[in-house]
Amino acid sequence: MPHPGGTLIDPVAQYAHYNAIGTGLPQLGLSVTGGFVYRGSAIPGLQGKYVFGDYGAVSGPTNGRLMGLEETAPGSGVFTLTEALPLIDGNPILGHRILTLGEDADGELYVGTKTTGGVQELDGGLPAGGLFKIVAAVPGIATNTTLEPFKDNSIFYETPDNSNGAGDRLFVGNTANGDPRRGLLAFNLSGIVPGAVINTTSFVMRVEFGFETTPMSLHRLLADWGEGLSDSSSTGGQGTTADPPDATWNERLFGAEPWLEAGGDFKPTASGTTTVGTSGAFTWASGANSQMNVDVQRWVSDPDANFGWILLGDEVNLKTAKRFYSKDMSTASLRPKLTLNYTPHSAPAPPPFQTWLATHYPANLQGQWVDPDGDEDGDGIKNQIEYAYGFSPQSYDVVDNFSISQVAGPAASTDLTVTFRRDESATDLTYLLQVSSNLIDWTTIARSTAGGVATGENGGTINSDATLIGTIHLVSVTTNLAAGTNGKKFVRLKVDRQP
Ligand SMILES: [Ca+2]
Ligand SMILES: [Ca+2]
Ligand SMILES: [Ca+2]
Repeated sequence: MPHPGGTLIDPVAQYAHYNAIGTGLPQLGLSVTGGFVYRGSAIPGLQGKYVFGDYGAVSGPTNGRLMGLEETAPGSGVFTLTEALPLIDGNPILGHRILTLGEDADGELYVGTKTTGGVQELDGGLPAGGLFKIVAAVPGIATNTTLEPFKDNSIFYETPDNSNGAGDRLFVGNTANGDPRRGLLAFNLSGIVPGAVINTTSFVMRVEFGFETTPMSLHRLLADWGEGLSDSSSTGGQGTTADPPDATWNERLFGAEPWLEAGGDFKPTASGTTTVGTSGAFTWASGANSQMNVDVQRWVSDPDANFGWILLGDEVNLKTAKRFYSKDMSTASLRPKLTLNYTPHSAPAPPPFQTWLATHYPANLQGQWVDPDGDEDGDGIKNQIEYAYGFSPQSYDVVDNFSISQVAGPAASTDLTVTFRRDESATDLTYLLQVSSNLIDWTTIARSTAGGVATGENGGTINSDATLIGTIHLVSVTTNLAAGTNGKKFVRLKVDRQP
């Protein structure tokens, strides 16, 4: 970045190649694809973040990953790198490499990708790819996301000032001497908007080495804790001198804050238990009503209470300790993985127009364009009016229930009566019945807003607004055209939709 003084300032954030060991940097990706500060409205959790891509990131060079960078506190000059943005259809974007990001006038973001390696793939045809809009998860439709811990650490009973914050292994369970070690793991759930319902929770950790097959339990932590730069190496099962803000056996933030109880402050009742063998992947899984699910639900609803889990082994018998891979492991597939199935903020029903589109255009992807002025079924009723009438845009409708009649009124006046159809479930529409003498100046004589009963104005009188069938109403409106004003008249129904 250019500096006002004309020089460059240091990078505000850095990471290393996913296979570059020993740099002291998190090994997150392959190549940065520049992006934008998100100024859109569709995904509140992204606002103010610098969203960028990695060409082919942590889970293998063919999978691009969206990344986020935000200032920890405004003006602090300290930036937090977010490895994963939980988005619909997943992140990383499996099988796609990120080539470019774009932004529209509303501040919403787009990602350009390709699926294969480029020119060397020409034998098999040109690489596939596409331009995708980043959209919010659809309310009411369940989706999956997989997260790695954003911090993890080990604490050691017999070396209470030791830790292993940056180490690529976690040590949990009893040693041959009966000295327990415990694992701490926390997850950044900020991409899931509060109000979401967590349906299922599954947590996988991978063991590199152990002596015995024993049960191991996750307990919800009750206080925050730190992960510093201490690194006792892959076989350093005693840890090494803690580096603030590392957690230790006695202190949740080394040199600053003790635990209330040595060994960590956590719920005595386990949230989940599984039997862990001496090598391979082991899963703590839970259904809807289990305590692990309740924990994650709590963390989503109350981020200030999200301190993660402590992993405890068998601390009665000897040699129950396991050497797990931590989130700092260079090989991404070996890191801990939390997979959630959740239903985004289910309270508001999907917008009625989205429901109508999903009913009549089931093959269309979310966000795919449908022309509101189109008339695919050739019945002369444009798509937006098909929606307003509760019709199908793909079947020919014979009667559109729009009619005009006139009878002589008193003193050479004319009573003009118009009927139109409205769908009370189309709460995103405003129906305006309008008259004009010149096709330029239009006067509204009746309106219905947000599914409400029609009201008259400017001399329009509602005769009836009665149910025709289901949610469809037929509205009858009369206006009196006084002598001298009752020449040629045009009538139209104007339908506006709020996005
Ligand atoms: Ca760690
Ligand atoms: Ca039509
Ligand atoms: Ca139709």
